[in-house]
Amino acid sequence: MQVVYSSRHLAHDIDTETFMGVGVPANEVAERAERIRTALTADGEFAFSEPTEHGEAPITAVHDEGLVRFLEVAWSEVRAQAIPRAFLSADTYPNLAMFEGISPDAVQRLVREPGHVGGRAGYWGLDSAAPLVAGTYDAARAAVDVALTTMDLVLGGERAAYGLCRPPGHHAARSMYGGYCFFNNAAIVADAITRATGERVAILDVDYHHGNGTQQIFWRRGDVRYVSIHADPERAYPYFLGRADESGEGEGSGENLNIPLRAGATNADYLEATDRAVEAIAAGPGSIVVVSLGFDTYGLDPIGDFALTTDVYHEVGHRIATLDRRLVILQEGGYHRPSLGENARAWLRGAEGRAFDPLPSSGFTERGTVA
Ligand code: SP5
Ligand code: ZN
Repeated sequence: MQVVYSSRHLAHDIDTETFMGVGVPANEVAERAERIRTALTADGEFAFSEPTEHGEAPITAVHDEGLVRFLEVAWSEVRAQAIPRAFLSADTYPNLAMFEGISPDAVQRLVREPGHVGGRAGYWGLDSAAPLVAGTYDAARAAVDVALTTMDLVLGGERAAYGLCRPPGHHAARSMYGGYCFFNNAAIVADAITRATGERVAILDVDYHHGNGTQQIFWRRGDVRYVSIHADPERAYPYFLGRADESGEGEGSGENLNIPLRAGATNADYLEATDRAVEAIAAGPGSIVVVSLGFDTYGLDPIGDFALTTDVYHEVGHRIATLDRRLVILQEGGYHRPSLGENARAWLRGAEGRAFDPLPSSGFTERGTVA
């Protein structure tokens, strides 16, 4: 399988994030992508290439121009405003209740992006756990190029290709970054595919977290079906979207399917959800599926609470391949670093119909029971 990778992700050099007001070791770190790259290289069946530049137009087709401009200057503003921090995190967010009783028209008029960078980060951000540093913008732009180059390979005839995107994307909405995500790589690709082919597109999101950004971007669109398997937002980030009764509106009515799972979800639970998701995609038109691939569903993931093992990723990849559609597979989350490489190998080999055997040199594979 073709893999697109860029070392520009290294510029998004993160070691600390905040969790509920306290600094903790970062989860979304450069080592993640390097682990996956190393494992796919050792496998021998993956061919790497560099992304090509796709410019800003496919980004602003999906994101507010103001978000792009903010992310571009955010770090230089931190410096210019002499904010003594190692990374940017917001001061104040415009909570909906701040405007209770004020008409939507008035809110539109009154609420503006402020000048202070702590306020700007609140205006454009979802949460305080998505650190932004000097190289974040360049890395996020590179991740978009990785995703679009992966798409090009598939539009050029590859049956499946994998974009090793970092930072990830699925929490980023039209006008918002957050959840370690800055630009929504999968949404940018899905939108670009609809324009390139005139076909409908499905997005299958198998990250542990609900892809609130992707859901938001396509909520009213009839040409992109979003199907997501994730932790119930009752207990997990992003908390305020991702419930089973969210199905889209207008032309997008019925095009959004959320499959929330309980804490401790097993391989068997996950495969049952996978079958539902695959069925929902098979029921719609289109020849290409964009996969938002996360490994934070893994049993040992530090921020997830599912119980999946490496073997199930091979089987999930295989079941998705039974759709017989072309696959643009893009990396999202997954934070248990020792297993990332093997889990990625297992999934991608499954999607190609290849067998999976643990690589002894990986030093890590946990095998479980796949029904
Ligand atoms: C792309 C992606 O996977 N983003 C995830 C963003 C999650 N941000 C919130 C992290 C909350 C960590 N909760 C720790 C609970 C430990 N028991
Ligand atoms: Zn996640």
